[in-house]
Amino acid sequence: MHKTTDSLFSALWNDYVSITPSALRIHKLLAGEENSPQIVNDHVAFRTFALDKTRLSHLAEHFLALGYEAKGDYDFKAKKVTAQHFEHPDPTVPKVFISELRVNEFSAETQRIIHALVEQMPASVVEAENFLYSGRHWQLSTQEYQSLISESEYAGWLAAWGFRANHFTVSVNHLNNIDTLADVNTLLKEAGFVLNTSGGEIKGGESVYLAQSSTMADEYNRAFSDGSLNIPSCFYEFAQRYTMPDGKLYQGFVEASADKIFESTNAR
Ligand code: OOG
Ligand code: NI
Repeated sequence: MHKTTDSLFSALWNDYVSITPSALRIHKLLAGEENSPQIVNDHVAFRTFALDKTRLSHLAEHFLALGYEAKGDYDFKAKKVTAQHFEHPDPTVPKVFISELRVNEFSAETQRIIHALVEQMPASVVEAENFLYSGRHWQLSTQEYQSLISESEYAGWLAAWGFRANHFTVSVNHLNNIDTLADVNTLLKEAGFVLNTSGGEIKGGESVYLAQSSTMADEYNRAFSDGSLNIPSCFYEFAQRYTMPDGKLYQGFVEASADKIFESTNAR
């Protein structure tokens, strides 16, 4: 386990940008001049398989040990995914969104492939300090990958990339020179970045106290046991939160919007 949230998030960020070069370019674009304050992260997200060795709870342990608390529960019926979000008592520390794929609801062939992957992973991996950015612990063929994405893009992404931050999220509320998510999107499009348009460029809005947008994942050449393929890696998200009638800033997630954000790792 990491001893501080700073050391954990900086290790996660370094791993994430190593396969998501667009995130580093966007980070620089939004941060602006060198004297401006750092970009604040709204949340970081992780994916896993809902199997004994890899359950969401194993990832959550690393955050609970750093003082995080479980807050919201989410269900994505069509994608067969369950999720939870976690918050830290220090509001400047990013929230965490962890989802898990309900493997037992998939076809026999998809279940067979996923079980064969997870069997190759020693159970003790989840306890390692670097577990949350340790990548893949199994051999995966291009054919197994293709078979998985034909039933679940999420399953294919997780099989190919393993354990790591799936995305970081810029808090638009904390940007200096930009006030709205729409302005962030315009800036990104002008710079040539491709946004996820599933469900509209902006998912949610003031009425649900959370507006979100994201890039489409970078294309990255990934090695498989029998060759390599250009596949989607990770994406970057942008979130603007609004004040609720009780005067507090909304801290949860919105299922209908999240359902579309997942599609940022679909093939373009
Ligand atoms: C998570 C998608 C949901 C959000 O902010 O609503 C999400 C994922 O793609 O793993 O991050
Ligand atoms: Ni997100």
